[in-house]
Amino acid sequence: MIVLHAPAHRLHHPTVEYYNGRAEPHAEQPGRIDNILDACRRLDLQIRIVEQPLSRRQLLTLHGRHYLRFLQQTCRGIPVDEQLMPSVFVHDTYTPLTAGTLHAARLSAGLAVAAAELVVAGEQRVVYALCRPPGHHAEADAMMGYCYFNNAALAAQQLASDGRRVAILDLDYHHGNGTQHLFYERSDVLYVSIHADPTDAFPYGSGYRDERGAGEGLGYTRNFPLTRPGNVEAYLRTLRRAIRTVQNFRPDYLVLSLGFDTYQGDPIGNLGLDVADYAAVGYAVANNLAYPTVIVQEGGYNVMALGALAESFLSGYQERNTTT
Ligand code: SP5
Ligand code: ZN
Repeated sequence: MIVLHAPAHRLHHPTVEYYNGRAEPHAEQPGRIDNILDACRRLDLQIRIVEQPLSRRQLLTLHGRHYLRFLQQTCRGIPVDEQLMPSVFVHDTYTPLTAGTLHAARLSAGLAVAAAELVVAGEQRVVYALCRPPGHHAEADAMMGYCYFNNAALAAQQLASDGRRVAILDLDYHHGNGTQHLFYERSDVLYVSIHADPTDAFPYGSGYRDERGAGEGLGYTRNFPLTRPGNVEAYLRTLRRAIRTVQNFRPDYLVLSLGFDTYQGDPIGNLGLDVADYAAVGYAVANNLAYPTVIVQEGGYNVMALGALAESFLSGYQERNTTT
């Protein structure tokens, strides 16, 4: 496994998010990636710096041109060290813009697509893209949930060329509404997600069990909302079910949307997972879904714990199953 990193992610540095009008410190901070990177170094993983902003042409394969123009025109006018809360092309009050946001978001998407290209070329079997800002809430024409461009979806789109079948397994605490919607009517990209029950968790409007795709895509979206968060046994049982769903699809490639906000100590999420549980999750994914894989970083907001969580996940992921 190699790791792709774009140090300039820190050009995106939101300060506050608004909960019903009240400002709170923004949870999605540059330090998140520093700590995950330290974990990768401790594990001696090869880290490759890629600072290639995703091209306009590639962004437009999934995102709208008016949305892109809005980001270009708006970011250009923001003074350094200020943030702007957009009023349009946005679905919440959590997703501000800073002067460097567009550039950082294009670098983040660039990492995911570069990872996909390495995997398609057969150069690497598994690539971990340290994407920041995250992506799975970003819709075709809207930023949302700290996300601007849908990194995982753009990686999947790249992998799906030439008629290849791509499965996306989304293990972030939150439902990946953007990823689901971008492939909702397609049968070549399967979207499978385990997340907190959206009845009482962000993004509220999607991620329910009865959302299964539409048209050609009917049956190619599968949601596993967890109604009893905190029960690790139930989580791992659900993970096995989600893994079987991916196996039955027989994908050529896997995109793993990986969030560490399922950690019991996360300030936003919490599905009850402790540090050691991430090794079990990594082991289960690596040994049951041994397809050429792009791992895309999504959420995870306990900045101090992120290194230990990533280290646990990656060590479990790299542990070989010696019985088969
Ligand atoms: C990529 C990702 O994980 N995005 C998550 C965005 C969710 N942000 C909203 C969380 C709402 C939690 N409510 C906290 C109330 C604080 N007083
Ligand atoms: Zn999340």
